[in-house]
Amino acid sequence: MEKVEFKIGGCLLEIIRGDITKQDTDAIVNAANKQLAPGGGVAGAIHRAAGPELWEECKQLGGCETGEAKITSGYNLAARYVIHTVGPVYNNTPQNAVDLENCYLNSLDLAVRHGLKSVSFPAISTGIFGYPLEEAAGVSLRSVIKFLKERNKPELVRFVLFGEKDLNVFKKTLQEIMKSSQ
Ligand code: AR6
Repeated sequence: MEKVEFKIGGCLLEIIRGDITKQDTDAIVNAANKQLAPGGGVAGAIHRAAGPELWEECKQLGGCETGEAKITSGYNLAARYVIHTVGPVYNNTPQNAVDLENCYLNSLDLAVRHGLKSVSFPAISTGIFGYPLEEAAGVSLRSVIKFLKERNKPELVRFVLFGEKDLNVFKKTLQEIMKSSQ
């Protein structure tokens, strides 16, 4: 099974395997660097798919701190907006989870303030920034669930995992969280 979904209040939380640059949600979230420069990983893929105008707009934003989020247009992407957030570089301190949670909460808050109904996230910090996948899956899912329970918006939050292992870890973690909260 390549997809799982859970209802949280009036919202849907989905986990799928796929390429975030192909998602047609209102916004996709970029696991960015502090300069909001194209870089590698998912950020490189998003900038390539969006086209050079994305970097031109990012240059005007004055960078982004860890845990914060900024919004731009999506240019050539199917998504109308890109929300750029900077995950923590993992160093096994309690601050890592605080920063990662803030990435999700601030991205979702920005989406809701712009009236967006659907947002796709990658697994922030779990690539080049080295956050262990199991730990990151727990923090990421709990952060999104907390936001959806408190705000009952946006209508759809989709985690888009690139690899099969990542998908399975997120699916298993979500099932454990939902079971323990029933
Ligand atoms: N769709 C979905 N997920 C993807 C895609 C894609 N097209 N491509 C990669 N991933 P990373 P980070 C997954 O390294 O750890 C950049 O250079 C990838 O498999 O992109 O937050 C930035 O500029 C992994 O699971 O982000 C920063 O300098 C996840 O996305 C730095 O890397 C995140 O991996 C950010 O590092």
